[in-house]
Amino acid sequence: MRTSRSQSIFRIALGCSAILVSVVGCSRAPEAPPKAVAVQADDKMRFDMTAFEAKPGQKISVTLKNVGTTPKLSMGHNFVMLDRTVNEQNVTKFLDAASTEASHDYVPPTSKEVLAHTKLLGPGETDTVTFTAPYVPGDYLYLCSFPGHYSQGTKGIMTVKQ
Ligand SMILES: [Cu+2]
Repeated sequence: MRTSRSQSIFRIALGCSAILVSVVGCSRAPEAPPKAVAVQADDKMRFDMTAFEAKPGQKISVTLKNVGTTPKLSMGHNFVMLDRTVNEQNVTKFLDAASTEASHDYVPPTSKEVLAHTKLLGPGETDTVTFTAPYVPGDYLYLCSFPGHYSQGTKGIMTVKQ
């Protein structure tokens, strides 16, 4: 009696440790669940979401909504995620290049700094862009590249950290 009982306890203990091993194995390569981020842009040229965090390699879905009423030609908004070579000190260079690209939604088609972007949205429109957060921790600037909007407040920082 006693022997068989201790054997079954032993088996349970074995089973638990097997689960433990597999959990530890999984946590070695943690995969953060996808993250959805909602950003609104308005006629005052502001983003309502000016900062969010991401894990390295996390799938991020950004949904931009233009909640303004002014026509797209004079008040369109997009969401452009930039890499770490662009920051608040040198962003003018990127914005200058973007300002001549009206036919490409103000996103220079050959730009290597653009990690992801939505299309340019008119009033009431929504667009979602999905991308993988960079593996290098740090601050990543995002903005609307419609001429003049960045300086008014359509900008924010995605902070990548473990
Ligand atoms: Cu804008």
